[in-house]
Amino acid sequence: MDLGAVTQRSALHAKPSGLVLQYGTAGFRAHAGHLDHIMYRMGLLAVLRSKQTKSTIGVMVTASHNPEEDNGVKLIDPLGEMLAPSWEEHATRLANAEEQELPRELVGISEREAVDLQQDAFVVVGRDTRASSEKFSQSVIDGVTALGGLFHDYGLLTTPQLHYMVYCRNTGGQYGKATVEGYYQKLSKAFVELTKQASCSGDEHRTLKVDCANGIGALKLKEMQQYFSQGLSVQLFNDGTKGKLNHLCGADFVKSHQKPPEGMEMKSNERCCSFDGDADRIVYYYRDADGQFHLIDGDKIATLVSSFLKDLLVEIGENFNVGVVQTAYANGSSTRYLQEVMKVPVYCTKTGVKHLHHKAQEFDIGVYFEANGHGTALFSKAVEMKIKQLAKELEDNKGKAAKMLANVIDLFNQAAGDAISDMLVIEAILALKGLTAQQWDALYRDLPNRQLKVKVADRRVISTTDAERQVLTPPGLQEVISDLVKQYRLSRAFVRPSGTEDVIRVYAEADSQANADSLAHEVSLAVF
Ligand code: NG1
Ligand code: ZN
Repeated sequence: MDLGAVTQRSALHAKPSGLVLQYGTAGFRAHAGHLDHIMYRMGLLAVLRSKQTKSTIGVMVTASHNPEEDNGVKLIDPLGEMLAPSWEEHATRLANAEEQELPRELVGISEREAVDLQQDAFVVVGRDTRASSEKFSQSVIDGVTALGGLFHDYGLLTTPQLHYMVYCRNTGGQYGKATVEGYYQKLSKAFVELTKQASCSGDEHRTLKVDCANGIGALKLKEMQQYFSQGLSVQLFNDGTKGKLNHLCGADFVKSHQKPPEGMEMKSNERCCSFDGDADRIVYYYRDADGQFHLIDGDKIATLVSSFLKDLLVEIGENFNVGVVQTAYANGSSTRYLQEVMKVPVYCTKTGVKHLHHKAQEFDIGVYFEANGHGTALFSKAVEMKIKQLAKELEDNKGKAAKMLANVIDLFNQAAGDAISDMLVIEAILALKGLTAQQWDALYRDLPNRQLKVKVADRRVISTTDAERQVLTPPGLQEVISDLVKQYRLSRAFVRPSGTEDVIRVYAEADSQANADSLAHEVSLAVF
């Protein structure tokens, strides 16, 4: 390890002394003014992780749905997954080492993780459209090359596209070609094949309005559009040409305010969706004939997807185990519907897609979505092989179902939740089933709910258990919350420290919006 080169270059990306940041659920996120040293150091860390795993590692520069002034960075592990927890700790330690301690930290991590320093390293880099992202991806590359690593800079990409690239590169091209073109082709081919079978839903051409949060999703969807235009035409709004990233638009805005984004005309019963700033989340919505807004969130996406998959399996005559993974934020009605009506086992994990992703990998077919619209469906290798075999062998309706399922497997991003991929899956399912957004929405009725943020001096005073549904500390708080919950019908409430913002999040649901609001308010007072 040429520590001289590392130190010399580090001076160009010097850490503001005393600044402490943490690798959270979505990597590092902060105001862009605080991040240059983090970018350089994550380039260094990616080289060590690449040497240790003898694989390509990804580094994505983005702060997703945060304001334009923020930025962030996260590492992507060999199978396109989030970074392993022990390395998250190394990331935090490396980020917070003062300049003179940096070489010692690097040596320490290499020793603890038994990194073979002679091994080659390869790192792929992607970035979103933020003004600070281009310079930051150069800082990452500076880190990579300071430690002698090789790299490929993909430039502008959605987060899930970079996950896809890493997965492709580490599976010998079996999953797909590790190019943007390869991504477009793989997904579009599966989508067009699928929707060809939807002739029964009439010949009217399908259109969808997409709010792109003024982010990278707009650029990529524009490029990709021509590949799937036979099956769907998309109308893009908030495409970044006028508005500000994530400002009054995007999936996070729509979900948390439960209202439509600015910058998009919505006529009654038009199907609309929103991506977030790095296009890994998607929510749907529409206005009914009375002009009322209806949100179709990640929970309803999970329900649509798992019911479609179950129907196909029944048709094919295969009995794979299908599971749905949610978090505490899943609407109580969705959990009840999945368990009681659809008879699908439902599991709850801690917030953060890495937890859901890992749980979903335990099933033959694992569908996971956070209520905010971040998710995908995972298929075990054995299931994928079996289905693709059956798609060749079976005939008639069984054969048709097996072919559909084979295409659905190809259409879902197996590395990460992906707004573009999810959008195409949803559009294909709606077309195949001949469903309107209203009919989809009517599967069950969401319980009214409210999310609040509470600023506290130190959010770490609250710790939780039972997939964040129960408070452990401070003592007594859980009892207060439980007592408040008992005063409402169909109610539930929990609090947890956010992993991405310096706040405590409060969630409540109840039989009416007024009651959900009031329960959330009372719980937030108890947190103070
Ligand atoms: P935090 O800030 O830990 O609540 C938020 C989202 C997560 C996840 C991460 C990463 C909610 C309530 N929380 O986490 O689901 O998406 O950001 O982006 O939506
Ligand atoms: Zn995102």
